[in-house]
Amino acid sequence: MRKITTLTEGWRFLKAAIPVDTAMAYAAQGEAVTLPHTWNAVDGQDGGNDYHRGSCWYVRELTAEETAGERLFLEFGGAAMSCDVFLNGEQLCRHEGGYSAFRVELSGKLAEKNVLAVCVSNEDNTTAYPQKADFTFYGGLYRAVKLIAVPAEHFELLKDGTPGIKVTPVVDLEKKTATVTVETWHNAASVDITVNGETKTVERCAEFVIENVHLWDGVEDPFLYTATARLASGDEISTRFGCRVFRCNPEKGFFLNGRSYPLRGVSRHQDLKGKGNALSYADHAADMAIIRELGANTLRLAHYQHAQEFYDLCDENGIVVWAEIPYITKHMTEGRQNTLDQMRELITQCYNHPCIAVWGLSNEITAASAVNEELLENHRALNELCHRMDPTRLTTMADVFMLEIESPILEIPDINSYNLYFGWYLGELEQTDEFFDEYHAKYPERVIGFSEYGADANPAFHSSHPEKGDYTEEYQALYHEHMLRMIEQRPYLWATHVWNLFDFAADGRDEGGKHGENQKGLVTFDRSMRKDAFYLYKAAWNKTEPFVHLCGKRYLNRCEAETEIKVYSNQPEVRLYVDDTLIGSQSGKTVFHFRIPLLGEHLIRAEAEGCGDTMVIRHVSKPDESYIFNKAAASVTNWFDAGEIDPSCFSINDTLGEIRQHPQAGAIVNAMMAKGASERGDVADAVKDNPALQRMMGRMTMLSLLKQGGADEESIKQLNRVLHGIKK
Ligand code: GCB
Repeated sequence: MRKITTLTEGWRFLKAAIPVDTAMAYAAQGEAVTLPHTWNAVDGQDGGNDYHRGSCWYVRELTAEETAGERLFLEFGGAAMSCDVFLNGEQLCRHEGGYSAFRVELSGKLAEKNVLAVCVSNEDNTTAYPQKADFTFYGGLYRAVKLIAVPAEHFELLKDGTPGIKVTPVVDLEKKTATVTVETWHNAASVDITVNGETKTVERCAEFVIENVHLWDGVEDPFLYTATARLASGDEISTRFGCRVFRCNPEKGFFLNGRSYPLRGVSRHQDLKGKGNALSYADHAADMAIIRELGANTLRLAHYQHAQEFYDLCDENGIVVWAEIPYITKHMTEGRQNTLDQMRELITQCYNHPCIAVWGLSNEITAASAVNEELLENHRALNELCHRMDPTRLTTMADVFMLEIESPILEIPDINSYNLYFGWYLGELEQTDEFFDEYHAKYPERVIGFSEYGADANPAFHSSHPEKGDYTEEYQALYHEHMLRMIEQRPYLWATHVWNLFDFAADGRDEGGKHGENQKGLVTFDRSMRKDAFYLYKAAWNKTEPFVHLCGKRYLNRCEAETEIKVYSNQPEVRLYVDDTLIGSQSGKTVFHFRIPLLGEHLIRAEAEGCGDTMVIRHVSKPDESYIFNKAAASVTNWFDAGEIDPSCFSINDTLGEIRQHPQAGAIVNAMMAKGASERGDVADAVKDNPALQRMMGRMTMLSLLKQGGADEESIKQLNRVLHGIKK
């Protein structure tokens, strides 16, 4: 019999980098906390990039009784980021990497009264990832800590946090069978392994054939089998598994069980407003309910190993998962071993989850590091490790937009993916389409996906003329409408993942009216509000719940005489009522546009087959200032929208590429950009030396380049005046 006790209560927390003896001596003065716990739940989410990064202590008494012949272990579900475990002052282990589980043995070390002291640190260092990334590196014992008692003969617990059992189902779709290999690790003479009602007694491994196999078939039918292993001593473990076949085709994208199954979904971070990363099972389950409502069939679990209970939820809900380690943004020469350790732990601990389709080697690793032999070697080593440990799954990588598509690093993983933010950070929306078209034409034999895309939106901000950088809910919706169309027209994209399903903490951010948040979520950080863009994807992906959604509910006060009413629905026909009068009906797909005169306050109602939605909007005489985030930029746009530009002359509405073709106009902008470059130093050099970036900038209008560079209204007008003096 295996006895598992979760150590939730009784912990004292000391926010101090002190020696173990001092921590034990002053434990009683520490704050009483329960697990899961992070010390950055507040300061990691409020901006300023000033959250506590250091060593802290968790101390508690341990009165575990050691029965003769039993072995005792402690399991840490996640200790961020590094952890030193002490029992009665003696160090038992050190673990580096904040997102994978590990165990340590206590047997033979327990006295009558014991003190367990755990030092956890999220201090910066040069050996363990992540160190540089756009999210808060919460510190703490933010997943469960368990005491596990097993008989002398038991399944392996120590090696890389192993579950002790590994199940490999190989499906023959034609014969409708699965050959299931079950391997176990233990210190007994033999083991009884049971799969699908059949038990085999073997030394370590057994093979089973399941006839008429019930497939794990994505969101529609995620059927799970269970494999159980039992030793004569009574130690028993079990794991669920699923029988499915994944495959990717460079032309047709992803296939599940032999049929085309385009992976369309979102990314998720493990964190929540007010709680940090210390989530309860109910929090995880609530997130999964939102994912199911959205109708996504895939998740990228970024940028690190997520909780086991969340991979379980993905198994149960048929969500195909991209799992990865936090090898991110910047390669560290001394971090090689840590990448391999984290990958080994990820695969060991997650191998049995049927939901996982690919292992992600790294994310935007060339954003702050050069593609050199050291970086390539680290990726090759990771790739080989994945293939050696798991020949059944593909490897992938999330590439940063400025990584040249010809780069040799793209040849390392089995399949690739790009994170592209054209239409948000830089460039125009359409450049995304061009990017993929170029890639696909140049490398038709390669599998490519879209691992991140998104735009920040604060649901307080609104506009009838949304544009890049305004943080409005309306621009985010427009951005995603474009991307949704772009994706639907490119079935070769093996997977696409919106960045991000939820707003999340990035304490270094301060923008869009919020401190410490990345607001690219389709849903707010506290999960209380679904932004309009959420319903766009719901309309496209959710096939089961008929619904209709009126956009712009929070855009109550509008000052135009005629306004647009936009409706998202998964139904083919939508009717619109204004003040209970039917004003129109439209057939279409996903997005429906109506225009209505705005006279006073109106009750708007949209209806489709079996569903409806209502909102109130009203006419006001002056723009509601509270809807505008960037007031200075808004005035520049309005001025240039006013049509004061003569198209036969150059202006800031022309692209950099067009302007550069003219000797005089080109010389002016080149001189201006050289001046800016010398002021910016390094970054500018990176731009100059990067042909992909150069090409991309060539396609951007001078106005958007200037706004992106933070130019003020006066200098924009000044350059426009100069350009306007030059005939095309
Ligand atoms: C990225 C990163 C992600 C960031 C995101 C953003 O490419 O992979 O961690 O949060 O961009 O919002 O800028």
